Amino acid sequence: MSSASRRKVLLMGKSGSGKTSMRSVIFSNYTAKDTRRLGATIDVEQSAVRLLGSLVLNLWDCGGQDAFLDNYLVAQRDTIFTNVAVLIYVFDITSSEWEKDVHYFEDNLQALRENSADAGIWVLINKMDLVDKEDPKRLMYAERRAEILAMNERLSAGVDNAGPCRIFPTSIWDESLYKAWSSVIHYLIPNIKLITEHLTYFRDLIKAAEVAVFEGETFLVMAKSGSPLDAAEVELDAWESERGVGRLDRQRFEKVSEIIKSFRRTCQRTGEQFLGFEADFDGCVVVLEPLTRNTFMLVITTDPRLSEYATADRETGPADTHPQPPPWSSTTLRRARSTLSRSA
Ligand SMILES: Nc1nc2c(ncn2[C@@H]2O[C@H](COP(=O)(O)OP(=O)(O)OP(=O)(O)O)[C@@H](O)[C@H]2O)c(=O)[nH]1
Ligand SMILES: [Mg+2]
Repeated sequence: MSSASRRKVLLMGKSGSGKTSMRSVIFSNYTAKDTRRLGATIDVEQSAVRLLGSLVLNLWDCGGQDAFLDNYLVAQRDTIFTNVAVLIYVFDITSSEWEKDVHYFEDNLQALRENSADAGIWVLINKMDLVDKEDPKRLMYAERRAEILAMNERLSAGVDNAGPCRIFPTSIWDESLYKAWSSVIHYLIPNIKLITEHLTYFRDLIKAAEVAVFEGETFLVMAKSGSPLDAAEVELDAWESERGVGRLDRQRFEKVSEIIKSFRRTCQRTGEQFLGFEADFDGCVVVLEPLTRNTFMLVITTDPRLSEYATADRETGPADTHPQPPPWSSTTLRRARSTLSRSA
């Protein structure tokens, strides 16, 4: 990406639903526990977050107390709802006022479709950790999801270019938060298709199982090789199908995000610098290391030579120490890696 693109992201929903908590966990290195000390947001708190070096998110965290909500819809309607790229609307699944919450959502959706018809709508049904045990089949979530989708369909009918509406169950206590926010970022990155193509080429070159790119600050997953991040099993490419990627945990990358962020916090506490990560499992090697100033690359392979070659930025690999040469040439590899880092 050459020039910085600024995208306005509205963060709205009733007071206490968890908007500032999410923002603080994703962008300010808070733990879920730290969010307990947050106070209610007064009016709108704006912040700019630079991602991938050249994508700037202008985040508008809109305090959700009743008096503010009315103000957004009337006095500040134009200021708030114009030029929006994505509205992230947060519901609290434990709310005892669901009808009222949905009514507010409807008013906001209407204002958004009038002023920014093509904005994407990401609805996060939050605090799922508080109901999961009582409702293991997530029936309440399914009902609420259906209601919101129907409402969006009704309000978007006849709107030219209406942006997509996506719904996610979330909790700040697990990786579901990363899944939802990665999906937003994925939608906003302009050259995601190109990055995915380069990742796939790189994966094929080194015969890795999967390669993924993470944003360096937030550790949100940006893109992966092969099929799209939230692809259904039928969308997997031939390489992934052969290697049984469909059977892997669908939240694996978000789990990596959460683990690495917490590991990095530990490094900060102990005064160590976090440079990367490498692990050997039974028949599988996982390497995470910087790709560019703003990104990390994760490579997962069953080839043990990977740790010495895949991420090597050097003229010759340690081929002498191996009886078998690696399945790629280090020059080709370096070229592919540098094309990939330019696109990210
Ligand atoms: N159990 C649980 N608690 C959460 C979750 N998300 C947020 N909370 C808690 O909910 C409380 C309110 O969170 P905030 O982030 O301040 O809520 P807000 O939506 O920003 O509220 P306003 O600023 O008033 O609009 C905090 O004590 C958080 O710790 C979640 O997923 N699960
Ligand atoms: Mg807040």
